[in-house]
Amino acid sequence: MENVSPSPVPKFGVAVFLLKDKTVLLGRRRSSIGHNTFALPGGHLEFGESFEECADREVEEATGLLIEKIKFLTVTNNVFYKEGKPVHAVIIFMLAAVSAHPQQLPQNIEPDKCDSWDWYDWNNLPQPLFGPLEKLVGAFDPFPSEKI
Ligand code: IPR
Repeated sequence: MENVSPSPVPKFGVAVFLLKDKTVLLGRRRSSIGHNTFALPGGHLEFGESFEECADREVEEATGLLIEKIKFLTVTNNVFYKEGKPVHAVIIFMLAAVSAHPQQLPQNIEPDKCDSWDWYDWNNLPQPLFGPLEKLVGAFDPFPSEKI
């Protein structure tokens, strides 16, 4: 067939909750999808990766943080409008702990993708939130009942 665009297909992304007391690590996105919204560290699932491998890689690429105890939390189904075109993304939410040794602070390794990383109070989140995260707020509590 000529001149027929392939149908767009859903993409998969992994987003990682890193928690400290009652705060969560968020950065303001500079990407075209969800530009200027506050989001968890994460990104596209690459071919053959497990969710845990993707979480580990994306968090380190974006923040420099080494993480451990990576667990699946939940998933959301999302449709975004990127420059007027719909993008369908399934986002897999994971929970992880920042490895305690060595002592680590988040760094903004990809300043073209994020303004900065900061810890924000879960009960007083900055606005606007990235759509997939917004969907969870109020409906989902990422804080485990026992320390991870
Ligand atoms: P990467 O780093 O994979 O380009 O990240 P992203 O934050 O733009 O990807 C988010 C996941 C998609 C599926 C919305």
